[in-house]
Amino acid sequence: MDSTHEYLFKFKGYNFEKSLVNIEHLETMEDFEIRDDDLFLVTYPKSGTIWSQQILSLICFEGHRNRTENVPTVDRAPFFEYNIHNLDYVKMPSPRIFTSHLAYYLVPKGLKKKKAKILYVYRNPKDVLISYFHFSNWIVLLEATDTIEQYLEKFLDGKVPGSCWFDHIRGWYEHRHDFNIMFLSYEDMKKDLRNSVIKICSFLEKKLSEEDVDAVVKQATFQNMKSDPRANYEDIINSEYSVRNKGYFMRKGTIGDWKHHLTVHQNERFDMIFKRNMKNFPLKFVWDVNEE
Ligand code: PPS
Repeated sequence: MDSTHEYLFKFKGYNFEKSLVNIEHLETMEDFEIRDDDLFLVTYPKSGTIWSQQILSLICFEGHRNRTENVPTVDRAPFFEYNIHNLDYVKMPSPRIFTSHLAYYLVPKGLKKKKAKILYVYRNPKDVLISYFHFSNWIVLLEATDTIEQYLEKFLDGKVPGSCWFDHIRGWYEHRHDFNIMFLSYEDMKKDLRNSVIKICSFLEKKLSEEDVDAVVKQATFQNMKSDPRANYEDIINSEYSVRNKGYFMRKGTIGDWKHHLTVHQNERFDMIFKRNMKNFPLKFVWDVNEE
């Protein structure tokens, strides 16, 4: 029997991380009441989620920006579908920031009323694949896989939490007119973090001073986040029950790490499937750090 059933929970055609699921929450998610000033960060896993959680919380909350608040990044913008710390989402003060890996058709219907904003952050899927492969081998709650070859098949079949990468991004992009949504790539953030912060501020209609923008950028760099216990899941990475070996959530944070892992054959196979699935898809993907 397929071992993924131990780790995945399929609900309405989408694979959730089984150990984190609360079925009552899943069943009522679509009717969750949305406020006009809610902000959703949506990503496919391993596409820059914690990075964007950090950036958004720094932009929206002065207390995080000036370090007077001491809240882990993941709790500043909690996962909507996995209420890991049992927060009362209904009583959370505005503005609320939620994070989600959900497919477009599973999010609260109220997001379609257009005022609440969604930031969709995407990353080239070869780097997503490699990041996810390492992360799944590291975290106890995810299914480990011996080889990239085996993981490649799982990823392409969508047998991972988040389901199929192609469906996720296509679904959100093709339904973009139903939402108040901005798309931003991991690679754009990597190449010009300051400009990406400014773009996000403009989408959020947040006017930050030059110094405030500088403070956001400074605290959102890979190096800073790696050494900041609030930003790098330190409670998880220090617990032998959570991880299979020593490692880092902030693993490499680069563009093009896939080149060190995929064989020529695997890369060609990926390209072929990418081409087939992403025909006429207008968003651009950056596969290499030197690419313009
Ligand atoms: S998760 O589990 O879905 O929430 O993971 P997610 O946060 O989406 O992705 C983790 C990868 O993002 C990298 N990361 C960063 N890259 C650049 N700059 C910053 N500040 C940053 N923060 C996190 C992290 O290193 C993971 O990528 P890989 O390629 O594994 O290093």
